Amino acid sequence: MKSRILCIGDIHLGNRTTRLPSNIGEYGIDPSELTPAATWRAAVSWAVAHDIEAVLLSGDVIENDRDRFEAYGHLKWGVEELLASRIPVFAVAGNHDWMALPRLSDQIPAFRLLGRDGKWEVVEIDLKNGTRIRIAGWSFRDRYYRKNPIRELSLTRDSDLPTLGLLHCDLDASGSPYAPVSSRDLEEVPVDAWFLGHIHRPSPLSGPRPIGYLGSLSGLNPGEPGPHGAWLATVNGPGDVQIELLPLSRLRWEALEVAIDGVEGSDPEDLKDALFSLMRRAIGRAHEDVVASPIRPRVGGCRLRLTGRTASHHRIRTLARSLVFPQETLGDTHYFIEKVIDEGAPALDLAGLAEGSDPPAALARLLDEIIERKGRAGELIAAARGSFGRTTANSRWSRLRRNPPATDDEIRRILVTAGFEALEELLAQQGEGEVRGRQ
Ligand SMILES: [Mn+2]
Repeated sequence: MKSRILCIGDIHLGNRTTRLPSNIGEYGIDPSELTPAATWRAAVSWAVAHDIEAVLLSGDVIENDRDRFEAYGHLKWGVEELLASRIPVFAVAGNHDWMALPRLSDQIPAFRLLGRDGKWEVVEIDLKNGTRIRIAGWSFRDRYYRKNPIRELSLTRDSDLPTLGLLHCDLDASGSPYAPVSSRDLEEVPVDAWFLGHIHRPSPLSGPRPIGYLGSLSGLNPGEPGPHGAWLATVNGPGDVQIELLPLSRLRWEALEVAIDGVEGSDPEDLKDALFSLMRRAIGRAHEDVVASPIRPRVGGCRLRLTGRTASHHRIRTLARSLVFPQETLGDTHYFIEKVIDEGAPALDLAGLAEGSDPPAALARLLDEIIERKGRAGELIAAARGSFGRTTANSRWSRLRRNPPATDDEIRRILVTAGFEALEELLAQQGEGEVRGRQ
């Protein structure tokens, strides 16, 4: 007989996004509907409504030690709701809640923590549908664990019992302080599925032997775009586990690209309207994706990236900073624009500008070399890479120290954007920016 198990990744109870527009309440949205706690409650209600057999949590259930007292009420409510429908809850602790989760499970006895103190635990449980499954779990016992926990697991194959593995770990990241494990290690263990926590981007999990990250239950910030939620695993028997994502997250982030090629003009109000309608069109595209989903978010937060080239780029960049971003409710989902990142470029004749001998010409030559990957391009990228660590906390580049770009292409993009911005400023100071540069 098949069993349906709801698998939930990093919830981070206590985490709250700071990225909502301050006036979102005017559209009937209550920010407390959008928290990880709200999505956890939605997942519990879904589990009860669909009368499933068990719930598994793969760690980082709680944001940090301080949040455990706030998390207590939500966890206790969920565990009791589930228990009333004879749905048991099993969890492992992650690096965020290595301290909080064991302490909370002491306060909520029905909340079963597996693998306490970093010791593997393998339990066999009878589900209410009369089937029996095995669950193997391991919990963090400290903020860091630099060894590979799979080395300490000894599990014999059981041809009758389906076995599910629950682990918070860093997959294929050797040297990581967060329980580094390789895919191969996991494949070699006789389990029918590995449900992992830690990385917030959900893996493209699929049957019949899914191994990977469940992802964060709800997108915690704009850097976690796309559908997030719980996974429904249907265990048909040993060697046959089917899994599907239920996008239960109440808040969904979207990363959208907006092409500004050809948006030109000298009337700032016309430009504003053009920009506004491009933003609204981007919201419409986000909604198309949401409509295709079986479960829709309450709120969609869009981060827009402007791309392309236009002669009015300098004006558009200034306007994009000052414009009140549109908010709009489509169907049951309310959309807002969290931020507009300008990666557009002016429609400048770089080669023509580069022929001069003034500062804009020197800059145009550098930009041309970076874009065409010639001349000093490699040298400049290396120099930029070495400078991220020296940015000061209140500089606009400080984020580069915290999250340095990994690839040459990312650095190239940053240099090109910054270079065009500086070039536009130089040309604007000369009072002929959009005239001289027009192609
Ligand atoms: Mn983690």
